[in-house]
Order: sequence, then structure tokens, then C-alpha cells
Amino acid sequence: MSEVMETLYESVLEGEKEETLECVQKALDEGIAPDKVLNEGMIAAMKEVGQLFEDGDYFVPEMLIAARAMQAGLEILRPKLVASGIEPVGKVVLGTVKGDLHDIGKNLVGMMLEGAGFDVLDLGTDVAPETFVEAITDDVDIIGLSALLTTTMPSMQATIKAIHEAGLKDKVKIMVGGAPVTTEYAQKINADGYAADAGQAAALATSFIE
Ligand code: B1M
Repeated sequence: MSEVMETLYESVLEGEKEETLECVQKALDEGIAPDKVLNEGMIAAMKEVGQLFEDGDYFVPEMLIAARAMQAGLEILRPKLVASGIEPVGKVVLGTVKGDLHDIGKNLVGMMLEGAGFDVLDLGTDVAPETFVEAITDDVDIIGLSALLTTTMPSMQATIKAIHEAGLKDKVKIMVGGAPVTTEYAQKINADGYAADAGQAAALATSFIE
């Protein structure tokens, strides 16, 4: 790994926001591809943050400052990940389900969807099933549900159930994702598809429209 990528990794790991910003910019200036900066510098560091938390070496505050550093760095990457001037191909309503506050992955999914030409309405985190239902207006094609906790995966099921009960299931496609979610779980809760990462989410959404 190049020096700047190593420093980026360490900056996210240690939650050094200013240094993260500098490193992302420097890496791009050095011609390192945005997806490499993202995956090898930042996402890899967040994985280690998760491992340190699991091992009892990091606590919630450390996870939080690492997340803040990553979010800041993502804003520099945003224009590189999001294409401009494309006619919208469809509209996606996106959110992290009820009880869950993790939003970095969801935000990345949103950026990649925008990059693929979708209009994205981001409802944020801790989104109740009825809020998703209310957001399904005539122009909405896809609902994207994100969950990072095993304890909030049932909120995905509750949301899909609420969409069914509102008589809107045939109107929209529903895709789900997030670290603990699997294809099997997606099938079990009657989602239309599962994506393992933000790139796959954009490809899946495009396949729904085609
Ligand atoms: Co939390 N946390 N956290 N956390 N946190 C995890 C998820 C955990 C795995 C850490 C661990 O123990 N190793 C663990 C969950 C265990 C479990 O349920 N199995 C955990 C826990 C336990 C908790 C708390 C309960 C801790 C506590 O309070 N005791 C608490 C819960 C709060 C709540 O939500 N109610 C909590 C809190 C937090 C912070 C707030 C401090 C912070 C979040 C800040 C934020 O998001 N703004 C945080 C963080 C940062 C993490 C880790 C370290 C990193 C998550 C992340 O951003 N990853 C995480 C450990 C880990 O994941 N290894 C952890 C980077 C991101 C790019 O990846 O989100 O997976 P990810 O998104 C990917 C894919 O999953 C996919 O695409 C994305 C991009 O490729 N994807 C989709 C995501 N959504 C998708 C939707 C799609 C398609 C694909 O379609 C719609």
C-alpha cells in the first residue's frame, strides 16, 4: 500500500477527521482511483474499527469518531462517485430501518445510485415502516432498506409487511442490504433483491428498471 493510503487507513481508524480529509484529497491528486481510496483506505479501516469494538479494544465513542472521519472523507469522494447531468432513470426511496442509526453504508448506496442516474430520496436513519409507506408517491420505483444490526433486521420485515398491507407492493421493488443481511434473509422477508455492497445495489436497481 502506498504511503498516503496507509496514512488514510490510520486516520480513519483513529478518527482523525482533518488528516482523513487531507489524505483523501492527496490520494486523488496522486491519481489513485476513487474506488480504491474508498475500499482499501476507508472501508477496510472501518472493518478494523468493528473488529476492535468486538474485541473490546474500542468503545462506542471511538466507533463514532472513526465514523465522523469517514463521513467527512466521503464528501470529498462524492463528486467522483456521482455522475452529473444524467436524466433520472427512476426514483429510489432509501433509509436505514427503525431502531438502527448506522448510515455510512446507506449514504454510499445513495451516492452510487445517484451515480447510476437515479433520483434518491434519503429518509435518513431510524425510519419507521409507516414513514417508508408514506414516501411511496406515484414517481417512486424502488425502496431501499439498510440494516447493520441483527436486532434491526426484523424492522426490514415489518417495513415490507407494511408496504404489502398498504397495497403498494406491486407498485415498487424492494431491495435490502447491510452487513448482517443475506440473500436467504431477503428471500425470507419477501424482498425483491439483496445487494452486498453499494456497487451491487446500483446494479440491482438498474436491473429492476430495465
Ligand atoms: Co455499530 N455496530 N453499533 N456503530 N458499527 C456494528 C454494525 C457492529 C458489527 C460492530 C461489531 O460488533 N463488530 C455491531 C453489530 C453487531 C450485530 O448486530 N451483529 C454494532 C453495534 C453492536 C452497535 C451498537 C449496539 C453499540 C452499542 O451501543 N453498544 C450501537 C447501535 C446503535 C443503533 O444503531 N441503534 C452502534 C453504534 C454505532 C455508531 C453510532 C457509534 C457508529 C455508526 C455511525 C454512523 O453510521 N453514522 C457505528 C459504527 C461505525 C459501526 C461499524 C464499526 C462500522 C459500520 C460502517 O459504517 N461500515 C460496524 C462494524 C462493521 O460493520 N464491521 C458496527 C462501513 C460501511 C461502508 O459498510 O455499513 O456495511 P456497511 O455498508 C456496506 C454494505 O453493508 C452495503 O453497502 C455498503 C457499502 O459497500 N449496504 C447496503 C449497506 N446498506 C445497504 C443497503 C442496500 C444495499 C447494500 O440496499 C438498500
